[in-house]
Amino acid sequence: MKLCVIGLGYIGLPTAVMFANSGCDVTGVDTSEKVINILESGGVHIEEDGLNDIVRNCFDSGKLRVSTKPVAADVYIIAVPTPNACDKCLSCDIRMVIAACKEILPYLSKNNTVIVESTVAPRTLEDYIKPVFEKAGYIIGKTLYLAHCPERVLPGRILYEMRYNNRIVGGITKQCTEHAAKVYETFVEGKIIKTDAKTAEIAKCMENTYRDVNIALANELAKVCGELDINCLEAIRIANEHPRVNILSPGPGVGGHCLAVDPYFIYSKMPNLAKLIKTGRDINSTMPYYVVEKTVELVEGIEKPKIVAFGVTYKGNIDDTRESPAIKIIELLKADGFQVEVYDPHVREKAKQTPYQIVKQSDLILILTDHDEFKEIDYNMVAGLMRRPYVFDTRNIIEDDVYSSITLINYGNLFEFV
Ligand code: SAJ
Repeated sequence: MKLCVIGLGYIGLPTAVMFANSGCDVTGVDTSEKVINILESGGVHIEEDGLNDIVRNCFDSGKLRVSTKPVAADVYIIAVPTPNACDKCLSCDIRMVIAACKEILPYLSKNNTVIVESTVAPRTLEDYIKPVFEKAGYIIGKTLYLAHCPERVLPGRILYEMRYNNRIVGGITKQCTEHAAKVYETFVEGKIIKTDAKTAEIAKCMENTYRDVNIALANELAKVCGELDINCLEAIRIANEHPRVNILSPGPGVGGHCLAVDPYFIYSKMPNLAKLIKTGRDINSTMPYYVVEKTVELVEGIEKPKIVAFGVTYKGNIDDTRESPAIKIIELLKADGFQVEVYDPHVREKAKQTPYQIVKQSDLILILTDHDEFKEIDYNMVAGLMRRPYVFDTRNIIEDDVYSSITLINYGNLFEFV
């Protein structure tokens, strides 16, 4: 089977190598010459466990090639970004998907399968993608097979989850579903769940919306408990002892290219109905302002305070900074005139100093990302280097009572300090 994967980002590149590693002839396509150059010169432009080695193996075996232009293939997989559009409801911007579809048209032939992996709003394939191919003369389900097969992998575990997660395959017609399912049977060991395109689209958006709304609930609880002088972390731990309750963790807000983006794809389709989804988004996207407000109170009275932010990525142990609440918090603090130094061992330009160097003479460490490296720091040693050893741990990664030399503040005891 010959495959052409359009878009070599966090999903496209691992997808391309999974197929190449299973013996398919894969051409990975990216419009960025920089990406192609990095890959061709033996590197990988994203941080993901095990990815570098498997990319190299696929190049060495001759099963993977990369290019800035598509080639003729049996199957086309489109994995390009679908950001929020700049409209009132932040709808799904499918311009890159449409452009990719148009780009493959000259290479397409009868009986090819086209799979959109990019997350899209419900009804996108039916209403916007199908017409592109119909205009070119194809009959969907008869001369061309079109399906939506969203990915569900967790950054940091992509290669494992791509193989073992259950996979949704939603065709425009039943024939489309069957053709697309055959493609994934090449390497997927999870269940292949067959449905139609629009159900696949909304199911994928809803998975991330479900998580976003649940995180919003935890964040709201943190604020409520803060006002009522209640330790919310303990309240969550106790509530979660109930067999059917699982309250998630409050944090500095929600980032990434999924949870902070996809819920709007549903909301923008039905803004009058999708009220809970919008409220959840509002709670999570305003958490950085809450963190900034509390941080400002924590350094009140200190002349020219130095704040050190630990972490810029949107979550722990990855290098991805897309939609990161940490970045928003740092920007807001700097805009307020605060001196903020940033340390992140996963982001090269933020790792030039060691944590022990960067905290010197600082007044507050603000933990914004749950990297393992931050758990391994000796905070008693750090305390000796700071001007005032305060640590505001918005991720609750430092255990209470372990470090006697620091003043540890988290959502459990924040109300005692502000
Ligand atoms: N977060 C919290 N509190 C929590 C859990 C997470 O504040 O209790 C924050 C994280 O720090 C991060 C954000 O939420 O900023 C999102 O992180 P995540 O680990 O929940 O999810 P993503 O965005 O890395 O990946 C999600 C996953 N979806 C679900 O778990 C439903 C993944 O399976 C999807 O494939 C991915 O979105 C995607 O590509 O859509």
